[in-house]
Amino acid sequence: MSPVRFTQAIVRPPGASFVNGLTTAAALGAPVLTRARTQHQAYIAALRSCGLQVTELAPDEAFPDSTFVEDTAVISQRVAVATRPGAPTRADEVPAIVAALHGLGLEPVHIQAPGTVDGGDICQMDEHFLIGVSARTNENGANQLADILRQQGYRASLIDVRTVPGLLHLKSGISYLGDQRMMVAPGMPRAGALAGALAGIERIEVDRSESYAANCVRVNDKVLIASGFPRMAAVLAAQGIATIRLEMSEFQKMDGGLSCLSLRF
Ligand code: CIR
Repeated sequence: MSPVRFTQAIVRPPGASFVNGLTTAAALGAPVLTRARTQHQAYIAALRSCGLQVTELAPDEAFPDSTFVEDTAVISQRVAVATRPGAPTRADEVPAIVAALHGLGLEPVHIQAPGTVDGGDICQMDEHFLIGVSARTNENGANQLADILRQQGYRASLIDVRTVPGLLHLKSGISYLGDQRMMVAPGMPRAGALAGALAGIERIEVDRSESYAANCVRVNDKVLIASGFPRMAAVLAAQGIATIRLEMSEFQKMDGGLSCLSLRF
């Protein structure tokens, strides 16, 4: 089992303004708010069923994308980092998360301008952090974060995903399952920095028809996966991995995956 065990999560249910959030890749139409809220409640219940204490922040109408809390911080076992999200409309989501972290006894260090980092670009593989350089996370921010993590004894590698078509964040295309196994979407590079970082890691390839399902989340003894992706569910079952399937349709419409909806630590 994964050595990283979580006890806490922070979430923020979608507000009415959720429908006005950013969409860059999905083009699936407008989300239905009532359905999004129901899906979010099921997500919280899943985290609780994995043993996590969930801090539920109030919806924030000023920030349509603020339900995607993952992008605002990177929390490891040794250090918490408040990010500077790359989308200008999301930059001011951070102070409320910093306040919540303070309330839970964490004192985050901050990414500084001109660096930008979205938490969705950060994939922790045990002691090794992969940091995506994307349309949201720039090289300056990625290097700041890498330095912070290396100072804590972690390894950190930058992975440039700017040329991967339709990929918002690094973790839209990969998810670490623990135990040296990585879920990988079709279209992720098979050479270069990612291939180097995954040396010795078992690549579990996601079928081309199910690429959204590549964003899944290992939470203690379970993996949360999006429902509606039977090939991926079968692959995980064959690996002996226990899963919880969650409806994610309304978040998918806004380019969000399972990992984006929580900060786990
Ligand atoms: C955005 O474009 O920022 C949101 N609509 C989606 C953010 C998804 N976050 C994530 O993958 N970590």
